[in-house]
Amino acid sequence: DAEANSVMDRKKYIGMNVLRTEDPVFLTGRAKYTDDIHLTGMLHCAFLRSPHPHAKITGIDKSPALAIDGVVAVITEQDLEPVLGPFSTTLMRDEVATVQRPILDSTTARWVGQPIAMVIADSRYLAEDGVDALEVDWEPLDPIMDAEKALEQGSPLVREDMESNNFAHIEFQRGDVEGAFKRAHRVFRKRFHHGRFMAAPLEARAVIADWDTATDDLTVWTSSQIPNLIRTYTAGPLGIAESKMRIISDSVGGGFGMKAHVFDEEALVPAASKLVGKPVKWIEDRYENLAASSHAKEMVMYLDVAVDENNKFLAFKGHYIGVSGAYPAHPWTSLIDPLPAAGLLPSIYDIEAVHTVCDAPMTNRCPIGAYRGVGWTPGHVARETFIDDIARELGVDPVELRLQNAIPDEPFTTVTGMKYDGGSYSASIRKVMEMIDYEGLRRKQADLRKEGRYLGIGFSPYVEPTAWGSEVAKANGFPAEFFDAASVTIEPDGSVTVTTGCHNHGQAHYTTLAQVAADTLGVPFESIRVIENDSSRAVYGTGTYASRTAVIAGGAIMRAGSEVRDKIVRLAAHAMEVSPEDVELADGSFSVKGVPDKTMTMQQVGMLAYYGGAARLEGEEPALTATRSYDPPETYSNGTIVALVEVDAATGKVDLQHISCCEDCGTMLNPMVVDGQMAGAISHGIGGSMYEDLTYDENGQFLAGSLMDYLYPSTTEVPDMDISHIETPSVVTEGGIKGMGESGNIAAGAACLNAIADAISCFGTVEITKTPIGPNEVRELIRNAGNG
Ligand code: MCN
Ligand code: SMO
Repeated sequence: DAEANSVMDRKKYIGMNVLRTEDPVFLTGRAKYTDDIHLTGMLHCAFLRSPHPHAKITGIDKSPALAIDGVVAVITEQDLEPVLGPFSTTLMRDEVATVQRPILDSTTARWVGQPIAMVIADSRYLAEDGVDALEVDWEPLDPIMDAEKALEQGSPLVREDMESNNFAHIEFQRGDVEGAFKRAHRVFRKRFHHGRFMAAPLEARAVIADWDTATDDLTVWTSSQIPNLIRTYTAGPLGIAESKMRIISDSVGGGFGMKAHVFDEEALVPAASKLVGKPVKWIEDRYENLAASSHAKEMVMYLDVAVDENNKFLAFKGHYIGVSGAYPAHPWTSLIDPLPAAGLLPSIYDIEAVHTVCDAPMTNRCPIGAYRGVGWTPGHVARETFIDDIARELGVDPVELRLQNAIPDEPFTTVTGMKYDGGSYSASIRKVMEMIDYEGLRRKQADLRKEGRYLGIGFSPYVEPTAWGSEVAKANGFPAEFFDAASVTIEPDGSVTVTTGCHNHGQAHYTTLAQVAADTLGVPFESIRVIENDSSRAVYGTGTYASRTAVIAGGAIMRAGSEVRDKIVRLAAHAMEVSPEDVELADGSFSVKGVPDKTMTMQQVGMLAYYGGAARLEGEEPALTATRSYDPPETYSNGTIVALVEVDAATGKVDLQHISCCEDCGTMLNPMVVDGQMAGAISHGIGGSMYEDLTYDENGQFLAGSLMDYLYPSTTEVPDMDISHIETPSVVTEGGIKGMGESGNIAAGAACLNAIADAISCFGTVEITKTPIGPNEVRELIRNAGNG
């Protein structure tokens, strides 16, 4: 695009490590989270949540709760009928069912943690007392926990109103798969059970709703990544015009994809406010967040690989069984993991044929939703651990096997139809080999084994599909268009306001997008103010998820900003009586080529645009603002993560010693921010592969309801990291930018697991088939290896 090209030609801030302007407020404890909002007359809410994985509810006696002084209301499904309609969740494709359900189901519990009733009271304490006082008649039913059994004909149903437990069955085939498997020299098969883990943000969910009884306007504060989608998706059920809704998600203490849903509570709290005629606040506690927000990434996978006599991969098959919850999370559904996993099966490998199957059986578990690396992580972990298994079986180096099978480092369309826009698929592997001195490390590993010390090296090259635009959304049947928008305004005093429909919750958009705006306009970075996170102050857009903001908001800013820039140059040229081609604009001041004494400031041009009257160029409208949107084509970043571990064979303890990484997200806006994103996401991948596990027992009881049961890695578990970069600009996006915010959580887990398997492979045949892998599992792998 010509506009973006000229921005890149004169870039000054893009590519610089500008310090994050959003940080001082957080570092000094002055950020305003939803719980910091206090409204006059505000009431508080607590939920009765099901302790049963599956039960009929034959009665709820509200009176003991209502008898408590300070309890204002108890709200069940019936009470909501006049103020709240159902959610209907599906994707726009034939193979997918539709689940329509009341947002508060007070008659059937289908998972531990499901909201059943709400108590509204003067304080949270009284609301909790009210919940405890409710008398509920539960009739427990058998839970359906085994996803593969849930798929069988005649299985009991999680939802008795559905014909089967399977939310969707989707098949895809390209190329001669059976021929490739017949021709193959060797074929390999793996079953992998990827565990459940979750974002577990420091700030759990939080909603305040203020339904103004005088004006019928609704203001909602919610800790969300998608304020505008909350508006669009709850307006219907709440029966209110979007124009009367304002959604504010100011400071958000970690989203990580969990907060990219439209949660039941985000409709229930507004409905409650309407019923009681007062503002209502709900702050989620840690148990609720762990049990009842959204879980992620649990999947059973069957993979087959056909390999020829030269160790060349011919074809892949993948069956992805998403272990879903009791209903599809709104609006992305439980296909959010299996469907993308199937699409990314080829990753960096050049294969001729592929066959994939996706299923999404419902079980009596918490719904499955988005979490950093959404769609990509489990499939990546299964494929990349499998490739290490295959390398060991074939007796070849796992890195060599990958390089031999890698696609060229240029634009490439995979057999599944993903249009990669160029990358460093092999170059990033080679760069990390250099960074860690791969040969030297292998020698060290061999030496240490003689001393009974088990060092392991694990590679994980990845592709991250990012910044999905509407084309990809439509191809998959997703329920929203994926454009986004930006408005760029030069104010009368020459300062600049930029707004986007994206959402800043840790990614440093206020810094990095200001870098883009400053270069686009030719003004100082300090003069830019970026606004997001409030549906009434920023342009409409779909929010931040899918590593989309740098590309989409960045591109929209380049477009809108270029329009404004053209106008100020025209106005300045007119005022200085020269032609626009002779005007130079840099650092917010205008000058004329070859005429040093002719200059104007941005403030002078601003005043001219707003209040210049007759002095303004004829035919120009007053004001300096433009709004543009950007709906990009497909773009994919890539890279390679390597983990180095030492395993204590006696105890199974894994010492994760180092992570090295080379990432490629095309043009970088701010390398320091990119490094921070890598480090954060890598920590998530470490957690998911080695520590975090949202387990249920066979009776459907939830076993990870506190941070004593659900282990995050912290600074003691996360090692030092070396992060390097290759910049292969996208050939299709504005400015060559690709997204990157999730890569670490896609790829780090497989690197750790491959390192663990590599460390103990001297004991015999080692095959990792599940996550997470803790000391017990490591011991078991050594025992089962044969020679341990
Ligand atoms: N960036 C850059 N150059 C690029 C690409 C990105 O400088 N070529 C910068 C961007 O300008 C932005 C950051 O890196 O400041 C991340 O950009 P991008 O990859 O576009 O991702 P988004 O901003 O859209 O953020 C979403 C992504 C997702 S999907 C999850 S999940 C996640 C993540 O961001 N959640 C996070 N990182 C997080 N970081 C924090 N602190 N908190 C979360 O909840
Ligand atoms: S899971 Mo990130 O919000 O796409």
